Amino acid sequence: VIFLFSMKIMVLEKYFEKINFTAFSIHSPYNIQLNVPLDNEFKNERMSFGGHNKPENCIALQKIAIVIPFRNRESHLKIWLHNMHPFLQKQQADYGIYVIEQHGNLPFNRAKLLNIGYKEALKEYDYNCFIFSDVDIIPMDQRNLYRCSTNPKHMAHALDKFNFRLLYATLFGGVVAFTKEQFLKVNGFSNLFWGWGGEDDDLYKRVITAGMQIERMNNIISKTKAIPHKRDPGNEDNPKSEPLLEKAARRMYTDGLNSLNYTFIRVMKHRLYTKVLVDIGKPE
Ligand code: UDH
Repeated sequence: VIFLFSMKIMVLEKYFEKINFTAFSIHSPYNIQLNVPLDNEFKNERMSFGGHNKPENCIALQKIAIVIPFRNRESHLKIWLHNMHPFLQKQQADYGIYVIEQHGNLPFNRAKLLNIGYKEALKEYDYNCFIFSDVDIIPMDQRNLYRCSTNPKHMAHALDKFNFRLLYATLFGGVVAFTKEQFLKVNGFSNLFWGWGGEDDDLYKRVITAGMQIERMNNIISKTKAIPHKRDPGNEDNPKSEPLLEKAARRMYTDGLNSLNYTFIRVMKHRLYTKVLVDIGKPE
């Protein structure tokens, strides 16, 4: 029985690998380039300054803001942009790239930066889908559609560094996609997680508390590359994450988009992305 079952799985996996979404003329696998020469910038004359692009011959159903939390990761950003612009354009996406940079050397607050990205992106365009992505995560399969769905979507569950398997059932980190309505329903991320860890588990609890489910595409289409790196200075383990997580459901309606405060410093329009520099204050 076990033999027959594993044969069935293998046949199904092969079937999924062969599906070719010809409507989009996209193919698997996607050829990620990690060695990007310093002077190499993706060229598309139609793309607007600030990293916004729309498909030429159709009106996309979703307007997608891709929001990246950032500090001191220039080399990863270059690789991400070089790979992701062609990837998104092949998927006929109407999208803009927002890199939200934390000013100063205080502990990093990934979740707060993502909340800020949501607000800052909406000042520029009528986005209705938000993809919150780490700067070092790149999809390996062109069929992995960077779109929102009927439930919040987890898009980094099949990482190469974890052997393409979901590490634990409630994992919801790396890359997640929310419609505007879904993100408002959970009041965004918590603003209280300073340092590494916990904010993604908190978001998972918000989604479930709000009565939604997590969606994940199959593990083959979702194969994803995580660029290896060391832990960044200023992003040490957050010792407060466990006590915060215990009260996640109770906190969610008072801690998030509706309690977000920060100081906008400046916006910089680069050819391939919009960078917003912000002062997010310090841990309480
Ligand atoms: N980020 C920055 N700068 C920082 C810290 C984090 O830009 O100083 C952003 C960046 O987008 C990054 C994301 O926050 O992709 C998540 O941070 P992370 O990459 O540190 O988190 P991850 O869980 O890595 O992916 C954990 C540290 C790995 C150490 C492994 C040692 N073998």
